Amino acid sequence: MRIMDFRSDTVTLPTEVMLNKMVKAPLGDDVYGDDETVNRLEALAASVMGKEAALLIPSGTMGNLIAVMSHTTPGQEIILEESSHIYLYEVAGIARVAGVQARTLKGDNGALRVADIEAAIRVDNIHFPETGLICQENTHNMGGGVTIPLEQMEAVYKLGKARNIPLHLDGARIFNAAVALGVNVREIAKYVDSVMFCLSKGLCAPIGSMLVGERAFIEKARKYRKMLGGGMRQAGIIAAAGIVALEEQSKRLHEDHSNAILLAERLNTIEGVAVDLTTVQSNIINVDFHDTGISIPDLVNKMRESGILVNGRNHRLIRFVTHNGVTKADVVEAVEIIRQICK
Ligand code: TLP
Repeated sequence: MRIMDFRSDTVTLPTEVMLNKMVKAPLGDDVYGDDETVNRLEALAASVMGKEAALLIPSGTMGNLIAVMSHTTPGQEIILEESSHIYLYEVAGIARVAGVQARTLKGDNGALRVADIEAAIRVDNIHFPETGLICQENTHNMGGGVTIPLEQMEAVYKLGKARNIPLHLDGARIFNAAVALGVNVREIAKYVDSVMFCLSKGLCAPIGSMLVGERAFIEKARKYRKMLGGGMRQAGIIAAAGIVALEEQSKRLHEDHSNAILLAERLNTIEGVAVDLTTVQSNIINVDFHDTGISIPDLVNKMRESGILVNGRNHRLIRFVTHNGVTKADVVEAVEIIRQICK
C-alpha cells in the first residue's frame, strides 16, 4: 500500500543532491569554528535573510528558545499570539529554561493587532514585569499556514522600535510565507531583529534550523546553544544539506502550495467536509470534518488504514500538510479515498 503522508512537512526526506553533498562535505570541529561547511551555511543564511550573522541549531524549538534567552533576561514578560507554536508546542521552555512569563494575545488569523500589543506593553510600575520581547509567527501553523501581511509586520516593527522592545520571528516556514506573499524573504525578515527558520521542513534537509540576527545577538545565542547542549562538532554533515535546502529546495515550494489548493478545493466537494479557502495560502490546510458526523480519532484511524497519514487538530479539524513527498496524483487519490470514508 502506498503511504501518503500529510502529517507534516517535517517528514520530508533529504534529496539525492543533499545526500551526495553530505558525504563529500569538508568538515571540522564547529565548536572551534573549524567546520568550513557550517561556516558557509551560516554566511549564506545571513545573506539570504539580510542579517549580519547566523547560527546553525539542531531544531526550530531550540532556535526559538535560544532567541528568547538571547533577547531577554529572566523575570521579563514576552508578548506572543495565543496559538503560536512557541507558546503551545515548545514544552514551556520559555518559562522553564528562559525564565520569562508569556503574555498571550488573540490575533487575527495569527496576526497580532498593534493596538493590542500597545495595550499589553508594561508601563513602569513596581508591580509589573518588564516587556522584553514581541514574537510573531509567519506562516502561522495553527492558523492553517496563513501569512502575516507585510503591512502588519511593519506596524508591529515600528511599535517595537518606538518602545525599544526587540522583535523575534518564528519563521519556521518563512520561505513558504515569502512564496505566498510574492516577496523575497528579506522583505519579511527586515521587520524583525531575529528570525528562526527551519531547513528540515518544506526545504527537505534532514536536520537543522537557523537563527539569524545582529552579530552580537548571534554570539550570545552561540553561547546559549552550547549551554543547552547544542554545540555540535562535525556539523558540516548537516550543514551540507542545509546549503542545498537554501539554494535549491526553496525554489520549489510553490508546487506544495498549488497541491494544497487542489487538496482543499477537492475536499470541499465532499459532503460534511469544509475548508475555508481564504486560509489556504501555503502548504498547511485545516479541514473541518465536523459535519460528517464521524469523530476525528475515527477518521484519522480509517485514513491510516487506507494509507493516508494525518494529524487531528481538535474535535473538528484535521491538519493536512503538502510537501516534497506528496505528488499531485497523491492528492487526487487521497481525496477519493476520503470521500469513500466519509460516506
Ligand atoms: N512544528 C511541527 C510540530 O512541532 C507541530 C509541525 O509538524 O508543524 N515553529 C513552528 C511554526 C513549527 O511549526 C515548528 C514545528 C517549530 C517551530 C519547531 O520546529 P522543530 O520541530 O524543528 O523543533
